[in-house]
Amino acid sequence: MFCYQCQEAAKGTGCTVAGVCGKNEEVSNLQDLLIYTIKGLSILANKGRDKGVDLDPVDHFIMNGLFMTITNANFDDQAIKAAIKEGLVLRKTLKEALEAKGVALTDLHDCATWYAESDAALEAKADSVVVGVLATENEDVRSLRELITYGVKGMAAYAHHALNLGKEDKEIYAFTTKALAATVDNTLSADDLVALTLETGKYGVNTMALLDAANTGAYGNPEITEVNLGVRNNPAILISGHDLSDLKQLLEQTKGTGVDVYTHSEMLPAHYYPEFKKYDNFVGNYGSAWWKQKEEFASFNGPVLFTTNCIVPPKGEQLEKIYTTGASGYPGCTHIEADENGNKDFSAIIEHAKRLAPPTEIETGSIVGGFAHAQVFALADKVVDAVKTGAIKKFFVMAGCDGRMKSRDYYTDFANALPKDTVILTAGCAKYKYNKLPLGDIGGIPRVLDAGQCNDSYSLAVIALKLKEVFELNDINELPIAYNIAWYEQKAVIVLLALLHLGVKNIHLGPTLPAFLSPNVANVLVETFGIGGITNVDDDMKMFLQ
Ligand code: FS2
Ligand code: SF4
Repeated sequence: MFCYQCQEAAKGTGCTVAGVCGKNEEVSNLQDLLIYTIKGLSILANKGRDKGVDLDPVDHFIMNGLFMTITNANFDDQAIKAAIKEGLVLRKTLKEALEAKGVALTDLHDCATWYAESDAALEAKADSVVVGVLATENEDVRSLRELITYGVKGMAAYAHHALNLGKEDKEIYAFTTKALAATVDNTLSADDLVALTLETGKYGVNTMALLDAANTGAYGNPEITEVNLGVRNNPAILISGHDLSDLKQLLEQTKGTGVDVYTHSEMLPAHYYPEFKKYDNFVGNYGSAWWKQKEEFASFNGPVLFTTNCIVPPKGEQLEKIYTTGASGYPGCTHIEADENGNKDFSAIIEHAKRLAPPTEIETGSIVGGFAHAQVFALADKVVDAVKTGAIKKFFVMAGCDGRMKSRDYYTDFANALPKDTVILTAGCAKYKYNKLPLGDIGGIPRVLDAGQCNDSYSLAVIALKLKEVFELNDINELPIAYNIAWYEQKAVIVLLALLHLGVKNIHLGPTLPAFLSPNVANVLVETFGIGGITNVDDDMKMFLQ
């Protein structure tokens, strides 16, 4: 195996024996083969785009398959194998449809033609170097190909959530297959791939806008909300991940059953949506970011539903109380499938909750969030006044991901060290490094404004663009906003590319720069966009405030 797609890549270069995330060699290689198969399907889909071929099943499969390979989403070898086989069946149907339209299918890349008669042959293919990251020998070309692939994975996750709410944009699918096919095209130069990387950011913005419209269209605009951190004395289900349509179905099905529902990690922002406030069994948020789940799931007592990543491999007794759905999966856990209409039957987890004890309280009090674009626009006068009077000197976008590395304490220390006339704009699970600190407020505006999940980084960009308009600036970089972003997995990659597309410069990325950036590719990002890493709180604070 070789994987270097996330911030925890072993030794800062790549996982080669087993993933730091817990992914074993078999699963890693199968994920590579799934991506390889998806790239082959993409080549074929591109040939059918303007030929009137029905590409919906292929596009939807690609979005789900990409999502399955995101860090900490799916550890289930059987589920990944089944997806590869489904891809091969779809490929056969697609080839027949293309041939019926007179499309020539000659000189195809191996990823569009490989086939395995047996499971053993499929596993042997997965283990071969040609399907993996190291198949590309030139480190700069490899770096760009992987940067595009990871950006597209993040995009696929967001497009998949939107699709679950019935919203899609076929241009996003067309770009996805174009980009993936480009990553196996040896005729493209490094410059072509750089251009494609930037174009990926453009579609990242479109995808986050699509998901924002899907979420707010279905559940209303997030609003200022106090989220309870304590517990009640009822049996309960903990829901994690990012999929709001799963949460909606779970709340509908638990209503009146005596089973409470709490959010964990990236599901916290669901409390900000008006629609979910209607459920009096939707009690609050339990615990913190994804990497704390071992202890927090134990004290929660009840079962846990994963709608997406991040899963920390569960062990022993924990296995049986974990349920997965959507693109997520873990061997030995119960997976809940949707029917053909997207409906899911959560009765098994609800009955399971009734047999277990209520959650043990680990915190009390509340936290405040809900500062997505509509809520911030509603407060615009107040915010603009605070900037004009100098009450707010600077905003710090500290969005992205949290993680288990000790070096991430930097973000807590940084938040604590920020001058009192600064405000943190956050989104994603990165917030757990500072959302419970007593940072106070500035004239009633909390010093940590949480827009929502990682995809709601889109809201932060919309807010920045609005401020640029209000202050009549020519360039988004003239705003008093600094970007100190923490990354972990591939959704953070698409968020970064989206910000670059919007023209944001001088973004600092930590705790370490991606292992998949070769020195030359990193240089391009430094020279073109002023991207930088982090050092220590004191030096970085001086740099950001000068
Ligand atoms: Fe956090 Fe994990 Fe949101 Fe990432 S819960 S690192 O998936 O996508 O962010
Ligand atoms: Fe390693 Fe991250 Fe890949 Fe897991 S996802 S194998 S931790 S680089």
